[in-house]
Amino acid sequence: MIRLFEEHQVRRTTELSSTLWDFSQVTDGKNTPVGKVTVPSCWESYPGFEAYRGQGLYERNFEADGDMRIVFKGVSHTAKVFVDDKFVCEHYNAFTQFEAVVKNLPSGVHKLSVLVDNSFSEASALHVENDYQSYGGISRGVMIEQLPKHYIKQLHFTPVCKDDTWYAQLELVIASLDGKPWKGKVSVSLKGCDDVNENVLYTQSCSTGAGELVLKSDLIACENAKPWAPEHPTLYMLSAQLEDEDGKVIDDLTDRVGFREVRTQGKDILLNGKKLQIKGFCRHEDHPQFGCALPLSAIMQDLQLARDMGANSIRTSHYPNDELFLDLCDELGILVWEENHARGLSEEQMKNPNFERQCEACIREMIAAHYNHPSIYIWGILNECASDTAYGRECYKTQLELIKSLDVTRPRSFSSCRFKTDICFDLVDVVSYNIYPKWYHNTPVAMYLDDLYKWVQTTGGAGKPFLITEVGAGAIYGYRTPAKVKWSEEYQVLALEEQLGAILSYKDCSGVYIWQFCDVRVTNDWWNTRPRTMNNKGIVDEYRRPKLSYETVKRIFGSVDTYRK
Ligand code: ADA
Repeated sequence: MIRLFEEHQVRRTTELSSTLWDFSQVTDGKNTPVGKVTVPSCWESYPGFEAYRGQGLYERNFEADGDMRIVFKGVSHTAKVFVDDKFVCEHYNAFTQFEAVVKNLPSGVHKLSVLVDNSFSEASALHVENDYQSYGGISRGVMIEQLPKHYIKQLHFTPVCKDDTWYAQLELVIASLDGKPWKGKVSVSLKGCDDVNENVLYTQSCSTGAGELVLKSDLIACENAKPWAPEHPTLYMLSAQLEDEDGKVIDDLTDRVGFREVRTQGKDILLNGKKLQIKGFCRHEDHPQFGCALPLSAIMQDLQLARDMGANSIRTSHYPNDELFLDLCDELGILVWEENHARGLSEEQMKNPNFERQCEACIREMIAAHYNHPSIYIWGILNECASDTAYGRECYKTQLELIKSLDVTRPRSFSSCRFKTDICFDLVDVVSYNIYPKWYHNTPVAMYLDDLYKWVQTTGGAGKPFLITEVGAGAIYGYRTPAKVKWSEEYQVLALEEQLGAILSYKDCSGVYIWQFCDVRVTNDWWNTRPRTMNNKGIVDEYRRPKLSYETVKRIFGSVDTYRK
């Protein structure tokens, strides 16, 4: 499963995930067959590969006839794709989808080979030794499609509210595989997920030449549209069809959308005009059984636990998440802070010759694929990177401007840890800080928060919405002591009570993300500050067993509304 709904009724598709592939370990170019494995999966879940860092080869046959598009929702962390042993494409980054288009395949059986690499080297500027694991494998779904010579490559939906009426603005990209002049028509319809009939929003005759055809609609009134919001996450199916000159439907593409608007106003983040109060968790895609390849049921369990604790938002720390996660958040009404892939990179690491190119690709792929998700209310970048240096500032500026060029509808932010030294707050729409009073330092939280907020008012972040995007404390699951010392579950309760109490009562703060939802595996060289070589600040442990602080968070989040007065 790669989405919670079918994206195509006309285009022939076959899901290559949820099937067995042949896996081989690859060492110095030599393949050693290991056996059959499922995809998606991480090789850390295969016996003997629990700590393997290197290359692996995934292979399977597939039926094809003509022009084929293979969509990979995520391969961790570098993929080289071959069809019938011929190189097709390469992709870096575990957390964004990519495609391999192969033309004119003769009808019959063909071989798909994916060489996967999760090693660390200068070639990898974003996957580095870090306070989270970079797993190995085809970690998200794979779909193969048979393409017509002209097909719908992208369908973006922008909801706009004017004078209490909802409008839709559409942007489509029609791609051509043969570069020959072509005439046809595209139509787009909208159907409520619970409705039977659909309304045609847009029809446009179109003719393409060699390149891609981009179609942008005007604002289209959708008088009866109901808004998407956490308390009523109303969704609609948006379906595009492509007809040839004879009126034959040759291609289609369906997505799921919601009518909601996000904007900032003074110190507030407004969702459909109402002031948001974020109470959320930072969540890694991490699991002791699945690595980063969590199946739908495991993702759903995480969201059920987060909602049980009263959370209304998840921060995808520190990378774009699986689209299944976003589909669930759309349907459950959970707000999402989605961010590009980076965690705590120094200025030196940001000067890796691959850094800017790899960040740009991640941003473009993240927004192209996830633009339509109503649950995403904000884009983040570069968690705790060098936003206190001139060079770092240039990177933040470039990436924030790129986001704006791709999506003018959502606010932009980044999570800083540069205490009173950050020089980038003029570049964002929302100022966000990660703070750890009561953990890394024992400063009283209210005093620390007020001191930090007042300093922000002397910077380019003055008067902007302010979020605490990380706060928390470590606790080893099962470590209980009346001494209530650090690493005990009792201490985590004490720390969170003071942290959440101070932050959620601070009138100029729009909310908080707890670091973090669950304990996660970290890379080996973090062992000396990470007992069990895990980040133990979860409110549940890696097996989703609740710590004492679960009930604390539930009580505190339960006393706070999603909207501020
Ligand atoms: C930082 C970082 C997180 C995690 C956290 C911690 O804020 O953004 O990824 O490493 O610190 O546990 O200390």
